[in-house]
Amino acid sequence: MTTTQALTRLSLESVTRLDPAARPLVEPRSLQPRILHFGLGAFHRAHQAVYTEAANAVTGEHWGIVDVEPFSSRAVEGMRAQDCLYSVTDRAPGDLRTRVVGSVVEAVLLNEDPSRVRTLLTDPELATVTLTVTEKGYHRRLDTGSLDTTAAPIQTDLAATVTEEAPLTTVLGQLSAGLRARFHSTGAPIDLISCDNMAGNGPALAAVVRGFIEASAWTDKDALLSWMTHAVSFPATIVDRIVPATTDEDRDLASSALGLRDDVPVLGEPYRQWVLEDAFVGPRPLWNHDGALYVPDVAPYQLMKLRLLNGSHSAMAYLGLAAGCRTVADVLTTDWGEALVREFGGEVAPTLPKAGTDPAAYVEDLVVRFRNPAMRHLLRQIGSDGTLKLPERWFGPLRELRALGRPSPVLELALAAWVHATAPTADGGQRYGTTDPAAPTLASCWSGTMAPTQRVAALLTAAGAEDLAAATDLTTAIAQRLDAVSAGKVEL
Ligand code: CS2
Repeated sequence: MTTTQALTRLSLESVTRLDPAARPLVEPRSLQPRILHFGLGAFHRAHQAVYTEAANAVTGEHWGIVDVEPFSSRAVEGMRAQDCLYSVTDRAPGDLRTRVVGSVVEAVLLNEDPSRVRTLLTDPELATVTLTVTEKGYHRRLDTGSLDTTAAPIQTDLAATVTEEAPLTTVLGQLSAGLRARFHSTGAPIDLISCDNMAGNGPALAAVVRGFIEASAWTDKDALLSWMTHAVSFPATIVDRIVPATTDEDRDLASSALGLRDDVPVLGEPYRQWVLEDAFVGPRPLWNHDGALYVPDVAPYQLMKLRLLNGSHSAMAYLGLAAGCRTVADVLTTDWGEALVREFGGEVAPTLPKAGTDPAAYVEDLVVRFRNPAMRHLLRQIGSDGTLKLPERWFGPLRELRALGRPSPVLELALAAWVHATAPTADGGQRYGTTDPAAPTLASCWSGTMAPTQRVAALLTAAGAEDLAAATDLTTAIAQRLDAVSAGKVEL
């Protein structure tokens, strides 16, 4: 037993023993469930939950969050065992600060208690739904972005709408059923906010929720869809904070800092940003009191973050793994790391909206954030789910650069590293331990003998970019860089 396991567990009772600076900013028992959040991950707890707590502290309002977790019973049990309290550690270089956050009031496992989710969604006091379910949770078709009604979990849920006997099991199914229940009860307006890293995440969520309802067997679906046009809004948003997955070492670190055992801490960089489209139909949560921005159009912020931060993250992930690095901070200590971030940024900058953005300054800030030695952000984590991330991060700017007749050598190099990383291993995994829902399809691109350009084209097709796969100048340029990448050389 380590010393931190012997400590008293963090709870509503034990938290009162902490130094005031480490205690929640508001009394958690005073909060009302007003926000329903899907996806009980580290990111949400270090981002939306922190903004909510701080906004409550400034305004005296009582917005509490109910967290609904689709998969991990461990995450739910961990939160429940601590009365939904947990610590956040800000990892500034050489200066770690740990304090307990009090804004989550309940944790629910989606498939254990679907009726609780339904009840909350009908409650008129519950005004906002937020989601961090990752790109996978939307079941979008790679080609059109509409709901993939052939995805197995969606098919199961659509079939369940016929008899209405079996409970729905996906986030989209539960959300749609919850909206239907709200429509038939109070009909109070509600806002659904996707906080996942997708361009146009508001319209993307709207499309898949509407797509589910349209494909359902519900006989009242036309009336439901028509009510939604005025009572349900899907504001787009951009969220930012680098929050690596929590490790056992992190649990020990946070517990020692508190002097109480915290099994579900989160540790992230000090920086955070939240920009939301000001398109709410219900009461607007007061996140602006903690620095969130409500703006008419999030597109400039969204594209800058997705293409510069997430885009260079993915480039560092695949190139770094090939070169033997483990973390983002490791990459920044190589002789090519900083240059990669700057050259990547310089290459994609012409595809960013001109209005009010300064890509060069943004990239310089990124270099500092990525360099933070207090962070251990695993490249393997960032490199996972590549087929879902790359369309958002790389394919859009690549298409636009090609249309502008501009060269794209850094994106080609990064794509070569992604191709290299998709190779399957004997145990059914991928070369560097990344995972991907399309892993079997990616693996099949490596079977048999194939010319490198053909393999590149097959992999691009598997990631939904048939147009790029058909561009032989591009597939040739990517294939030409494969040998150097496989040898762990990053030649910018
Ligand atoms: C990362 C993001 O894992 C990844 O793919 O690029 O989680 C990134 O850390 C966040 O978007 C930062 O806001």
